[in-house]
Amino acid sequence: MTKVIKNGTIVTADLTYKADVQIENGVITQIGQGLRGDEELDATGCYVMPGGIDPHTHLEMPFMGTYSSDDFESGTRAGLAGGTTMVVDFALPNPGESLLDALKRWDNKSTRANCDYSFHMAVTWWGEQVFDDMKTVIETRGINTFKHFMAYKGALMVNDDELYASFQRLAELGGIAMVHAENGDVVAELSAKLLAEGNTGPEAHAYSRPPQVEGEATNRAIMIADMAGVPLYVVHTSCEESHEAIRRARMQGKRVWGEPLIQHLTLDESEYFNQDWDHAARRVMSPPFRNKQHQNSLWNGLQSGSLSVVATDHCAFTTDQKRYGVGDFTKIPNGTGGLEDRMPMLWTHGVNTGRLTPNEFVAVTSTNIAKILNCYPKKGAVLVGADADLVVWDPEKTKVISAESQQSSIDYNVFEGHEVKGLPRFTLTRGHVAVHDGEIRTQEGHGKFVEREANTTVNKALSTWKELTAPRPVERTGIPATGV
Ligand code: DUC
Ligand code: ZN
Ligand code: ZN
Ligand code: ZN
Repeated sequence: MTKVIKNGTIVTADLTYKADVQIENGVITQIGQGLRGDEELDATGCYVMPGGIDPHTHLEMPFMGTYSSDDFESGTRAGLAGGTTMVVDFALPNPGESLLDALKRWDNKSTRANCDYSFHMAVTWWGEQVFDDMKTVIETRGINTFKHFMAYKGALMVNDDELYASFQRLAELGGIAMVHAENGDVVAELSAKLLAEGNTGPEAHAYSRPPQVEGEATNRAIMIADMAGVPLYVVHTSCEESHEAIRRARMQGKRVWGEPLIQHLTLDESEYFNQDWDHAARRVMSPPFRNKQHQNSLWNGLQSGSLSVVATDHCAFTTDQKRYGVGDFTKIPNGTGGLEDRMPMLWTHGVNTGRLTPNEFVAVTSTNIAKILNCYPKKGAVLVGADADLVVWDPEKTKVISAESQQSSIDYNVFEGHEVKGLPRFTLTRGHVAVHDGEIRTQEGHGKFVEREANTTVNKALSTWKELTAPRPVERTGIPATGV
C-alpha cells in the first residue's frame, strides 16, 4: 500500500520546498509533484519534517530507590504525540555487571516501544570486563556511544582514572564518549553541608549543584577527552560555564558537542523558590534549572551553532515518588518529563520568537543528532530511501499543555499552563500514522532497534596532545652519578 503526504512544504535542515512524499513499506520512495497513493494525508498549510529524535531518555530506569514512571510504551507514545519518532535511552549496568547483561534488560523493556529507538551504554564502573565488553557492544550490538556519570557519588559516578581509561578505550574502538558533567565530590560536600544547616527542602537541591560544579566537570571532561583523543558529547548543558567550555573547545578544533534540554531553555530557577513543596520537588533534576542569564546563553549557543542538539533527559517520577524526599532533598528522585513537549515548546519559544529558523529547528531536534550518532540519513532526513519517520507540522495549531491530556503516565507536567503554537497534524513512524489530528493510533511493539556503527570519520580526533607530549629520545650529557 502506498501512502502519500500531499500539499505540504518539506522542511529539512537545509532546504524548504513544496513537494509530496510517497511512502512504501515504511520507507520514502518518491518525493515530487502531484504524487498519488492508496492513502493520502493532507498536509495543506503544514511543514513536512523529519520526525524528532530525542537522544536522551531514561525509560523505566532504576534510580534513587525507585523506577522512572514512563516505560518504553508510554514514553514513546508521549514522544509520538509531540512529533518525536526516535528515542535513545541509557542502558545502565549494575556495579560489577557486564555491559551485555545490562543490555539484555534494556532489550526486554524496549520490546514495547511504539517508535524506533537505540541505546547509549553507560559506563558505571571500570574493569577488565568492561574493557572487553566495549568492543563487543560496538561491534556486535551497534552501539557507539558510552555515557559516564561524573556525579552521583557512591552510585553511578566514575572517577578520573576510570574516565581516562574508558575514553582511551573508546578512542581505540571508534566510539564516542558522553558525560554527565557535574563534580560529584563537590555536590556531595555541598549537599551534606546544606542538610546539616537545616536546608532540607527542594530548593537546596539547586544550591547543591551550582553552575561551577558543571563548568568544572565539563572543562575536566574536555581535557581528558582531548588527551585520550576521543570525541565528547556533553549531555544536558545547562549553564554558561559549561557552554563556555564547549564553545572554546570547538573553536580550538576539538570534537565536542553540547546538548541543552528544552526544560533548561524554557524554565528557570524561580520554579524552586516561593513555591509549594510539590511544585518545587517535581522540578528537581540534575543539573537544576538556572537563572535567565544561563538560559540566554543556551539560546545563543543554539543560534550560533556552539550547541548542537535539544533533548529532554526524560526521566519522569510521580508526585508520590518525589515525596520520598520530604525532609531530605537528596532523596527526591532527580528527573523531569518532556518527551511530548520538546518539539512544540521549542517551536513556540524558538521558531515563533525568531530565534531559530524552521530549518535550524529540524537540525537541532533531529538531523544533527542523527549525524552525530551515525544513523543519518536513515533517520533525520526527508530523502528517498530514508525511513518514513516524519512529522506533518501545523504551525497554526495551538494547545495549552496540561497533565490531564498528556500521554506520559505521571500526574503533573512541568510545562503545565504553557500555551504552545505549532503541533503535529500527523506523526509517522516508519510509515505508520501514529498520530492523526490529535488522535493517538500507536502500535505497541512497532518500534525497532536502530543500530549505529562506529563512525571512523568523526573519530579521527583532532587532538595534537599525543604528538606534543609523547616521550622522545633525549641526548643528554652531564648526568650526575647516582647514590651520592
Ligand atoms: N539527571 C536527572 O535529573 N535524572 C536522571 C539522571 C540525571 O542525570
Ligand atoms: Zn545526567
Ligand atoms: Zn540523563
Ligand atoms: Zn511557554
